[in-house]
Amino acid sequence: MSGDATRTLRKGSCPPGPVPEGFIRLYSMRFCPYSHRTRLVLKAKGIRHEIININLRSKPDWYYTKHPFGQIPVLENSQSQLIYESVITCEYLDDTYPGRKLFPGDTYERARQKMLLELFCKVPTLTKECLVALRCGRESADLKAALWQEFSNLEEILVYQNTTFFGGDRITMIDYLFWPWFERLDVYGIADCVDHTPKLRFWIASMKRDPTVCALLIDKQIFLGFLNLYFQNNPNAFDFGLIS
Ligand SMILES: N[C@@H](CCC(=O)N[C@@H](CS)C(=O)NCC(=O)O)C(=O)O
Repeated sequence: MSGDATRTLRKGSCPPGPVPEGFIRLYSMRFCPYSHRTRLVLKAKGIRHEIININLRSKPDWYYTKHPFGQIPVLENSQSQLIYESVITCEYLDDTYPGRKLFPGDTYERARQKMLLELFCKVPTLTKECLVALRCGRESADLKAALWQEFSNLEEILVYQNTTFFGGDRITMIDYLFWPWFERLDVYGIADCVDHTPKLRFWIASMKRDPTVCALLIDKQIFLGFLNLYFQNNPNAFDFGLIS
């Protein structure tokens, strides 16, 4: 059971039944970077799960019983417990399921990853603002300069640590938490924002060799098709590229 490539549920749809024993459910959307974080952790840890995609332009009324503001991602387990906020969903999965631990066991190292996450906090908004400015033909130079600065800060961390990944020489949670925004740079039309950061570019290349990252890479043409419809406010955007 997985359902990653299934059509979104819209307003008027029936709520799904209880989550089967032995599975966890993710409410998601194929192009959402926050849900991408959770999907990376589900995949990296080999957790049996099902995915229900939600149409964010035509949300089912019942979805507000899963998240107070109707946001994704949300996890639901077979005891009907709900977990939301992408970072919290990832930590929950890492703590609850056996197998490869993604957050370090060492409490200082875990705290350090959370501090890095704080340093990253402007990146999601800035990348989205750059995308909107470019798509709507607005001035984007200041936004791109701000993003450039954020990436310089991340570059400095990699230079200082002298490691390939943000948690050391192998991929850990912090890399998966950052990755979705870097995967989108090209399709958002802002890949030149890492032109000045060689260590960050090497990290991107190394991430693209990770089997978990590879398994969830989004086809560029499909992503562009989604963005075109999304910026026309078309609710079919969220199902773009799926065979009906
Ligand atoms: N802080 C949240 C942000 C999640 C978020 O913004 N999700 C977007 C989709 S990418 C969403 O649900 N948008 C629909 C809405 O806000 O109505 C997290 O980390 O999970």
